[in-house]
This record gives sequence, C-alpha cells and structure tokens, in this order.
Amino acid sequence: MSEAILQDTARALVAEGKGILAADESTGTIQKRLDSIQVECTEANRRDYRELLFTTPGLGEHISGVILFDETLRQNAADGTPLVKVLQDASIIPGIKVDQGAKPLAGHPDETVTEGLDGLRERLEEYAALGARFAKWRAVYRIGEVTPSPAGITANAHALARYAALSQEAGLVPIVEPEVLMDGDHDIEDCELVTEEALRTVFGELAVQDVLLEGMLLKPNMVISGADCAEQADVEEVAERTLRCLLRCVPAAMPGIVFLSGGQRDEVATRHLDAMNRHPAVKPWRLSFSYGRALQAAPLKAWGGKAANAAAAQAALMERASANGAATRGQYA
Ligand code: 5MM
Repeated sequence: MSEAILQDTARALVAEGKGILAADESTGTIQKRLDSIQVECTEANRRDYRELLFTTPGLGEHISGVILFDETLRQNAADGTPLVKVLQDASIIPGIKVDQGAKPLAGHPDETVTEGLDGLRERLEEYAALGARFAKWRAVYRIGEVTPSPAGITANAHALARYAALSQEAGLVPIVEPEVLMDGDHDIEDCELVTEEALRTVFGELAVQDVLLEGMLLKPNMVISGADCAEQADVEEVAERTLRCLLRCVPAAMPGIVFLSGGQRDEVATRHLDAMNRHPAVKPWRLSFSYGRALQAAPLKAWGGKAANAAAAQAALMERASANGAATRGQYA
C-alpha cells in the first residue's frame, strides 16, 4: 500500500479547522442513546438518526470524517443513496470501527482487552471496498486500586499495534484509541500517570509492528480529574497536563491527535481543546477532535425522534461542530 495515500488521508482528517464525528456506537450503545429520548432502537430509527446527522447542510466545513459502525457502512438513506455516498458527496471521509469490543481480560478482574484481530485482514479488505478510508479501534483502561495492570496495558497496546499494521496494509489510516476512562474518584495526577504509561507502551508496540507514524492518528483521552473526584482541575490545568503528557510520549512524526470527549460536557470538551490550541507550547501535531457524545448530545436531544425537529437537530450539530472547529484553531470565543 502506498505510504503517500495513508499520509494524505491522515492529513486530510486533521485539515485546518476540521475534526471527526464519532458515530460508531455499537448496537448496545446506540440503544442507550435512543432510550434517553424514548425512541425505539430499530434499524430504521438508527438509520434515520444517522442520516439526519450526515445530511446536515455545511457539515463538511467542520467535519473531515465520520466513524461508522458496520451496520451504517452498509445502509442506504431513505431515498436509496448509500450513506457512504451521502458523506462522500459532502466531502466527508467515511471511516469504520473495526474492533469487536472490550472483553474481560483473563485473570485480571475489572480489566478488559479489546478483541477483533481474528479475521480482521478480510474485514478490512471488505470495508475498503465499501468506501472506508480509515479505521478505529478503542482500548479501555479503568483507573482503580490495582488497575490498569501491566498485563492490561501490554495486552491492549499489542492489539492496537497489530490492528494498526493490518489497517495500513489494507490502505486504511488507523486511528489508535487508548482511552483512560474518567469514571472514578481518582485525581488528575493519577490520570496523567496512567495515560503516560498507556501511551508509552502503545507507541513502543507500534514501533515493534513497524506502523507508519505519518499514516496514523492517535485518539487519546485528555488528562482530567476523575468524574467523582472532589477536586476538579480547571481548564488551564487540563490543557497544561494533557500537553505535557503528549509531548513526552507522542512522536512528532505523527500528523495529528484527535481527542475523544469521554463523557465531558460538550462545552467543556470544546474549551479544553481550545485551551490546548491557544497554549504557547510548540505542538508538532495538529490537535483536533473525534467526539461522539460531545458532538451528538445536543442534536440527539433536539431531534427527540420527531421528523419535524430535524432542522433544529442539524442546527445543534452545526453549532457544536463549528465551535470545535474554532477550538482547533484556538479561536473559540
Ligand atoms: C461513539 O462511541 C464509540 C463507540 O462506543 P461503543 O463501542 O462502546 O459502542 C466510541 O468508541 C467513541 O468513538 C469514543 O469513545 C469517543 O466518543 P466520546 O463520546 O467519548 O467522545
């Protein structure tokens, strides 16, 4: 596979003022989202909701790519147009979640390893034929008394690197997502230590598997206080610690870092990204977003499952997309 194609796609995903919409909720997760607005989780409703998001007028001004779930990659819009084509026509790059979920790690209670390597080469080939140009795999680390353990950290890093190498072989840019969860009462210091350890191990494994850094993106958590921690770090501290951690661990050859929102309120996720891009530190990579909840919470609520609310939902999505686009430039007011 041509390295130039991988590099071009990776750079396009972090083009100036743009970021990624994560709409790759697996069936269980989208069920929770639709339950929250009392909409039945049928294939038609999932399609309608995602079609509404993807047909938002002007979305391509701020959104470079959308991560899809397997079902969505194969679905057509109500008028029969493949949803992949709907995105392509809006100058948005389709991507695909290829992991098969975080499963219990043997011998390590409360820890998971993300599975999906078996048969991945064949699935990637099919996804590329269906129009996907990038892929995503998420590893999950929970901060607890004894977690994450060295076993959890190395098993997930190894799987991420194997997935990344296979993706590049198939011509898809891998988005490597090691997520340290914000669940828990740990403080920001613990989050920084664990994130640093996870990232160092991931980049070590990526090097062992000869993954082309110029043709991939990292999707990390920000360094933030646990959701139940009594002392919540402010925006400036989050920006300072996140940048310090990334500068210590992430090679400059990689073109971009696209943060996950991880359960932060949408406005807070935007302010954190903005603060990092305003920060005077020299940043060798583009700093952008690949938000799921922080982009979708507002449109989901505005839609409420009613066709009559489609325009309001699209306006809500545009507002968040445009705010985060501004934050990638450090120009969010
Ligand atoms: C959209 O949610 C993605 C898929 O989650 P499940 O496999 O659990 O259904 C998730 O990987 C998402 O892409 C990232 O966590 C970023 O989303 P947030 O909401 O954290 O920004």
